[in-house]
Amino acid sequence: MTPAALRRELDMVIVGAGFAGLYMLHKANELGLRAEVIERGDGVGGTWYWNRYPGARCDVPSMEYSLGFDHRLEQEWEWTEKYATQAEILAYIEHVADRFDLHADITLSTTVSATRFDESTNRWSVTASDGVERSCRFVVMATGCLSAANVPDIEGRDAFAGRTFHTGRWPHEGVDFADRRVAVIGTGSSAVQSIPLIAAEAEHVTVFQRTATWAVPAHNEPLEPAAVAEIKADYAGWRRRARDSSSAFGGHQPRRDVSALDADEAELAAQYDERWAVGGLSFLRAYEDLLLDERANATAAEYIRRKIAEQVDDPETAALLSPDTIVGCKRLCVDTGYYATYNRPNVRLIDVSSDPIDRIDEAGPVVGGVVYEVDDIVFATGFDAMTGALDRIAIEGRGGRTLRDVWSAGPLTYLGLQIAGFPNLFTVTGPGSPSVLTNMIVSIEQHVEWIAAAVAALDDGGLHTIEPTDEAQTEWVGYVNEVANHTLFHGCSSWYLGANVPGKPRVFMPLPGFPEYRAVCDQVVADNYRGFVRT
Ligand code: NA7
Repeated sequence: MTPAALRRELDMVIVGAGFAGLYMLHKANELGLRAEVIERGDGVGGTWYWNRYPGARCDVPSMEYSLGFDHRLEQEWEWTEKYATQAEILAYIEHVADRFDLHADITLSTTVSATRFDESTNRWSVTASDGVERSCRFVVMATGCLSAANVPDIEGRDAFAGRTFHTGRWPHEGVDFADRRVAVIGTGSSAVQSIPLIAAEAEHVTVFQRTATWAVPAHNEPLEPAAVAEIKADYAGWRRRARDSSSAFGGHQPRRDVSALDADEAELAAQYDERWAVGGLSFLRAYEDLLLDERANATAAEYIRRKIAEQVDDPETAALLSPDTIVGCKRLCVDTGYYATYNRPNVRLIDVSSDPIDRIDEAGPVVGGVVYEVDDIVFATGFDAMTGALDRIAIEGRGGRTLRDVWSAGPLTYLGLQIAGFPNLFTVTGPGSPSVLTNMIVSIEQHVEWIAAAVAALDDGGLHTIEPTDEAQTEWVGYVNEVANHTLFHGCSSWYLGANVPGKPRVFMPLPGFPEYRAVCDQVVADNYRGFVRT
């Protein structure tokens, strides 16, 4: 029997203190629920707590990558740059926690290891590293889409004599690379952001590239007060336009509803030049079919390859850096000086596409029998995305079925919000919802508000549980696949597909198209929670 001091009765346990967990707690407090957030880190912030690598920034403009639910918050908070740094976003999240008085209900430095549904009481028990047994009606997994670090299991990894880092687990005190020879493994977004800064500091950097990445310039700059004032004067309009756009942001450069295939070369060049000059992810919104038609996509690919060649002096290196894949099939990177970094004499690029890293020995990575001697290894190798954080918790629903088993062939959800057989358990930005294909904060707000309304509706109706039917879930998974099949997202080995983690089932996890998704969620509610069973 657990002593009383180690038992806690709650309405809702929320796992994770990032944007999703904090906003969920705020909404739960508004509903008068007894809710508690449990967070593994020693501070709030989630993704922005852990990813402190040099150059870490959001690739969505700060004025849009911010919470829109509170008018005074959005008016009073001052972003300083077009793209906010990790430090600024973390300060913002800490401000949000203070401002809405959330700290009292957040337990830090505590890892949730298991949660189990008791069918006789309709309650979940939650097991955590602080030894407290929590019992609650609702569990909200606000565990993040990119929170389970993926460190590849390369033979001899632990034999390396130097220091190793993962970008998503960066030391809080920072890392001094002066006079060090550094290996960076990976060339995704975290590598693209950190390599220029590491190269400026280190004696030498060797980048191990398995797949060349597509990057467009950020053109980051300080925010002009006049531009900020203009947005703030119509913030509601900005937020509305974001919600109505497929990626839930893009106020300055919305998607043009024209085909790249109808444009001649001069028009293509002019359009891409304009987008390139502004910078950022809106490059892919230049034409409506860039992620739908390979020939349309090829026009963007050709343009970016030309830009890479212009930026990189050595033609061989430029060729290696030039992808032959679909632009945007893996998330497009937004860079500041990435390609030009390869012009530095202290940076070299090693292609490991056909000849992978064999092993790591005491001195460094070994490729094709050659040992690359380094002092430090930076793993910029990404995450077990979308399902990884959930997979690390033993989640047991009705009939003792575990989520790991239910998802063994790929994630199954209804609306990315709930899973059949797991009543009253919600996922924020779960697989099967637009999540990582959008401005995450807009998706998070939409999910949290939907969950809060669903919980309130249960209580108003004197009901106890909500969960999807198997039929609704099967239909939804089919729908997500069908939508994704109409896009080019299947054309590469991305983390959207789980392809970056050996053994992970290949299933396209997010759902393209935010406004359509939001309309379905609203309609489901209007139809009295169609596809859900409420008891
Ligand atoms: P990503 O985008 O998943 O990038 C990881 C990189 O690491 C990518 O280039 C991988 O190559 C590479 N990788 C992974 N394992 C290996 C091994 N074993 N050998 C060589 N290279 C490897 O993660 P990020 O952290 O950069 O970005 C994640 C998201 O955060 C990003 O999309 C933004 O939304 C923000 P691969 O391409 O798989 O061949």
